[in-house]
Amino acid sequence: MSDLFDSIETERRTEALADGAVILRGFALDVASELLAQIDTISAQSPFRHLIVPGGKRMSVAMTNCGRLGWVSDTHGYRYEAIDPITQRAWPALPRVFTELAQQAANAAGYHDELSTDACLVNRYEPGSRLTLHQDRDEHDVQAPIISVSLGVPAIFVFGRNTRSGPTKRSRLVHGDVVVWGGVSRLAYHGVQPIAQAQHPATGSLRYNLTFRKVF
Ligand code: MD3
Ligand code: FE
Repeated sequence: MSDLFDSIETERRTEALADGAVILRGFALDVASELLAQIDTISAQSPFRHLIVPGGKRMSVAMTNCGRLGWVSDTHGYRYEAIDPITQRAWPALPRVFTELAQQAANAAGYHDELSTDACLVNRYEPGSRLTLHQDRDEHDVQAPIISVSLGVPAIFVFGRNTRSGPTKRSRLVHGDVVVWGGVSRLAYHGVQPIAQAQHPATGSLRYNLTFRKVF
């Protein structure tokens, strides 16, 4: 890869993505290695697992959680739970580096209220893993923004409007990018295209995504 391309991908800048949605390019770069170390600690306690969606299919993205609540899915539906169904224990605590980064990102995107994160969903993608177009509406509070942090190999993120049909846009998210989703974008349909085979020095062929959510 050229030095020019490298420097473009490590530049810090703000991009408006949609109404209420902002990409903070490179915002997490300074703490990326700390975030990855915390992901290892979290997944040593509550392991990554491929959840089953209500229709019976196994998700290609592996997930775990930290914080007071965690997002889970099984044949009965999607919901937030305080107890990890695999370990039968509370989810690991939210690391300070997570909450500080999420708050700073919310502030940088113009959301000045104190961010009270109930749940942090940790997604792990292998080559070929994808997320089909969906809305995040298992949260009772859809006023608070969702903060997402991308780590590792790039992803093509797809997002649309508040209906499944209608136009979609694509945006490439790379290691260190943070996206803040608030306002009308909070209920936008979105997804992730199948992850391409690639290598990142910090994660090998994997991509991780953290999302910080206020559930209640
Ligand atoms: C727009 N994660 O975990 S992050 C998810 O890259 C999820 O793992 C993707 O969609 C990922 O639910 C996308 C960006 C994102 C996250 C939450 C949103 C965009 C969003 C919620 C509402 C609108
Ligand atoms: Fe989502």
